[in-house]
Amino acid sequence: MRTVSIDPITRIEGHLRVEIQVEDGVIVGARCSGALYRGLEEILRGRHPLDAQRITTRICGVCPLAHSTAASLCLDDALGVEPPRNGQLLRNLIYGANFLHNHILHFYHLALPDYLPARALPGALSPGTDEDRRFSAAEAERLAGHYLAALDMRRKAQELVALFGGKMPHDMSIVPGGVTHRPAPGDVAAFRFRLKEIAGFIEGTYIPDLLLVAERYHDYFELGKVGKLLTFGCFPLDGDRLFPAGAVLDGGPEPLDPGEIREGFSRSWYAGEGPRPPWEEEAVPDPDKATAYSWIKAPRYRGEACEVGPAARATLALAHGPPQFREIAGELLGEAKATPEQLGSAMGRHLARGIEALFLARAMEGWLADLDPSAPVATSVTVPDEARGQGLTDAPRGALGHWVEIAGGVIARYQVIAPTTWNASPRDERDVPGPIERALEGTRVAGDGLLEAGRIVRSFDPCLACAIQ
Ligand code: NFE
Repeated sequence: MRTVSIDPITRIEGHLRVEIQVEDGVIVGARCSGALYRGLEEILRGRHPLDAQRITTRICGVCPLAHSTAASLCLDDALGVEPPRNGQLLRNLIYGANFLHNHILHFYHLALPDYLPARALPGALSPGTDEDRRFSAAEAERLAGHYLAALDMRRKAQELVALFGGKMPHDMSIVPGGVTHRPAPGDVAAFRFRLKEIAGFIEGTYIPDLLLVAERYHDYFELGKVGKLLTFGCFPLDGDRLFPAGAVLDGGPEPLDPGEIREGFSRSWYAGEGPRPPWEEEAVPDPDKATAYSWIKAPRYRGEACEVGPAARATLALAHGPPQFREIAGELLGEAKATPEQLGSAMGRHLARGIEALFLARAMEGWLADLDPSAPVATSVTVPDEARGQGLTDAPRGALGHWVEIAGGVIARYQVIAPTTWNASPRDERDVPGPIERALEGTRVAGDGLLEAGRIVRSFDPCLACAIQ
């Protein structure tokens, strides 16, 4: 048996160490370890509750809008307010732009180099190997050109956030009760113009490139599977969510029960074990804990280690989502010659992101047309002395929850469980592996396993800044 350690995994956000054991060409064991503790939940204790949105958006520069949104939903709940429809549309448009940015970033700049030949990209951008490369020289050259075009699209998506959210990263607009800014007609026109360009890029470039990768690496629809899915849903409007919440455990899709979320840390560097509900968690750092191997905790839903992210959203939306989603997903699954059950695989996750980007860009065009320039964008808020709040949304990488307890008018407890906390979690008190660990175990590999492991781990788009608070 050979142990291979990838430390750090490149082309992800933050510092993740993955260790695999390879025996007779199969990964027989995998360990995911997050190496950086930050203590943001501690920083929030004793602060004014309205600081939560401003501080938690700083958790991450890639998905800051996810934390803005979750914190605002959490405080909406604690303060007993709901944004007016216009405010909700603006929240969705700002957050949607961050989703589009994240998916284009992930496909072209984080994942695609895993499949491009060594010399297709210049210098340090190159993956540095020609092992298992399946594109012709002309195809590789075209994909590498789109790698550069995608940088421009990312800039435009960031400009969308800044147009309605004030700046990127760390928007100034999404707040409890709605948004702070009513865009001028010129900004709405500028948003529409850029969104149309991005939607055109997704449809005309990203989707065809994705289908080419899916065709050449079709075997990756059978690699990197986890089997359990969880989503909190996202983009609320008119009492519904564009992407519905739910889980798939052993049967078909089932409704979400947030009371079934627990977080443990038996193999993480915190004193004790858990698992406890988020509002009751006490996790004191213990870097000397002998049984631990990660700073990431182990969230579980009904005791199960669930994959979160685009595959979970697409699976639930295929069952309960809008007809437009089912239409786009059905068409692209057909073109990729893949089944809905294959969405939760290394290639399925890429396909699910592409389906989502195309569907979301069209939904955003509808929200933009729905804006009412004269209607209110926020409702006023009053902070109570005592309250509890829960903010559940999906972020680009999956289910994100913020929980707050207010006592004496200040934050007494703040808890964050982010998508990568779910996906890159270590084993739990029952020794059940985390989703990425499970996705790796059992994989047949050609050489030392580095190539297959890199492709599988990156298909989850891990972000270690979010994973550890
Ligand atoms: Ni830092 Fe994030 C997303 C969140 S992932 S990128 O998407 O929350 O753990």
